[in-house]
Amino acid sequence: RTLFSYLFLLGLILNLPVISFSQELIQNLPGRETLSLNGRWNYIIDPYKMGYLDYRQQPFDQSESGKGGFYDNITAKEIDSTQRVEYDFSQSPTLKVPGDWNSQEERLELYEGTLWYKRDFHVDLQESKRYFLHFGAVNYEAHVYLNGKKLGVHKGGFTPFQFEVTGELKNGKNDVVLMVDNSRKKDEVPTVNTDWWNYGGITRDVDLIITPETFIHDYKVQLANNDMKMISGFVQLDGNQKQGQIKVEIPELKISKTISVNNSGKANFDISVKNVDYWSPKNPKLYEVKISTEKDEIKDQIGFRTIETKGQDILLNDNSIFLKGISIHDENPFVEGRLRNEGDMRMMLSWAKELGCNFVRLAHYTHNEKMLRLADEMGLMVWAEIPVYWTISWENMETYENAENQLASGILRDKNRASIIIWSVGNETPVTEARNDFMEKLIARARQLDDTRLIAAALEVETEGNVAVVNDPLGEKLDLASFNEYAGWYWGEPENISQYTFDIKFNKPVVITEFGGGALGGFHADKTTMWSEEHQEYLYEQQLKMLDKIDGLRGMTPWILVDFKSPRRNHPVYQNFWNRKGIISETGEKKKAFYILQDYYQNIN
Ligand code: GCB
Repeated sequence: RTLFSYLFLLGLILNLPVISFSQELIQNLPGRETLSLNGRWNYIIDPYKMGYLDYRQQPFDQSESGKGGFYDNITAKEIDSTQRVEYDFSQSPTLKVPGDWNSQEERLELYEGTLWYKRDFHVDLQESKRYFLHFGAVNYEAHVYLNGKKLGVHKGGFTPFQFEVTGELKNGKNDVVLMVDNSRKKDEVPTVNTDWWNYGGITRDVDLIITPETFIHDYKVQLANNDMKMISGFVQLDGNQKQGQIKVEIPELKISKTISVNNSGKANFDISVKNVDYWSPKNPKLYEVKISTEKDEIKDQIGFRTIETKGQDILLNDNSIFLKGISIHDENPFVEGRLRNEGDMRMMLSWAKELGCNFVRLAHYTHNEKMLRLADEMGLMVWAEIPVYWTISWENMETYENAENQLASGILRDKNRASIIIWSVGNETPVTEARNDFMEKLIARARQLDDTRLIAAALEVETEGNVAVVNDPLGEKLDLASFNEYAGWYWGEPENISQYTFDIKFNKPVVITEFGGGALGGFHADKTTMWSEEHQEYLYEQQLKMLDKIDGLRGMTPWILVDFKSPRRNHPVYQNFWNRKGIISETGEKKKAFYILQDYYQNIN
């Protein structure tokens, strides 16, 4: 049972108008025929939810007429000067989509609340086609209306969602209206407290996807679980004519396989392969894969690799590897705000390459689909994560459903990306029984959804004198002994780091998912002076010496590639709302620590 089915039942019991919630995602958006709805959208700031609730706080869209909200977009229709209307999209200012609102308008910089978006678009409806309105990500809660009618609600600021709008679209002009609310709430995922900016709005692409009546809805084409000689997967059709055959072709491997679909429109397959040029950071080989039916065809670029652990080793295509990584937020330091396009993303990943990385931790939530495709292409292995961060409401079922939904959406969307080797189910969550149950359920779900990748989480250490102990019971269930440790920053002094040792209770590959310290780019002093580049540099030198002594150390993703904005960072001189743990400053200058890490990575194979 999903959260949505519970809400659906609740809706029925309370006799509320039934809302269709967002539906199963279509695989491979870039491979589809789409009409982009990016561009300028009118917006209205609505801190009191005037456009949604009447003065008794009842939602207009659940009233008998369903009318009265801003989604009516009434001024676009014939109204005369005698009518009282207290909003008007057409005369309201615009925001760029995709893009968070905070970075586009000064009075929205710290805004957390409700904002409405509207855009008109034109469609020439085609016979026997289906249409889906797709959002790459909207932070946090989105209510979506098409031509005044509610399509549904989506929660979760970093995962894609869509609604089928076949039959709802008009030939010619249409309007889409969104109410977006980024208020922080205790029971949401993430919860109220995070160390990143709560960028609100439509932060990723909006597209109208156009498909044939019966089409290829989803597919997985990957090597089977640790079998380098078998491509295993499925194709799922959607539509009225789900019978017949599908064809999977990989021309470069001389593969062309025809499979019949079963009654539910699904075809499972196993295809033995020889002479595959395996994907790896040194050789990010992608093959063109073509999937077709009589009526539909889709192409993708897919890499083939295996990933597994053996004792304290991580094996990529059966070869032991060291994860030379760095943590990254989905944020552009130059044009403050979320990464908006491929250029921004390429800049971030190119910095990681320059640092000598073969691995990136895309913290702390699902990043843009384009980022994963770039990682595939550029040869960077990826740790992907969901915002189960710090103090989630562990005992709330809906919170769990929400977390699971975000996990599942990421896996559903990115399961064909060779770059992703690890699904992380959370970061620095405090050990309690309720939390252990919650996390264990997430781990089990992740394994059920994908048995071809590792499952991990960023755990914490407990310090006992000079010893950092890693004994979080969750470690038993995960594939890695992966944890954050802030020796020399949140505990201890950099000069004492050499005395610290680790007591790790799990015989698994050790990956340090965070360490680091803050420095203001361009501020120079001696190594004992807080916030100086020299202090951060010294901390990195000491950390690397200490970490080198860990048995089974198989990788690290220091915190973090670039400075990023955080409301928790209030020092007026050194921080000014920036988390300064970047080894690159917010103006793109490499700090001294960058070169220490670069040098360290250069000396590892
Ligand atoms: C952490 C968190 C990360 C923070 C970082 C910090 O442990 O995982 O999200 O930004 O520490 O700078 O304190």
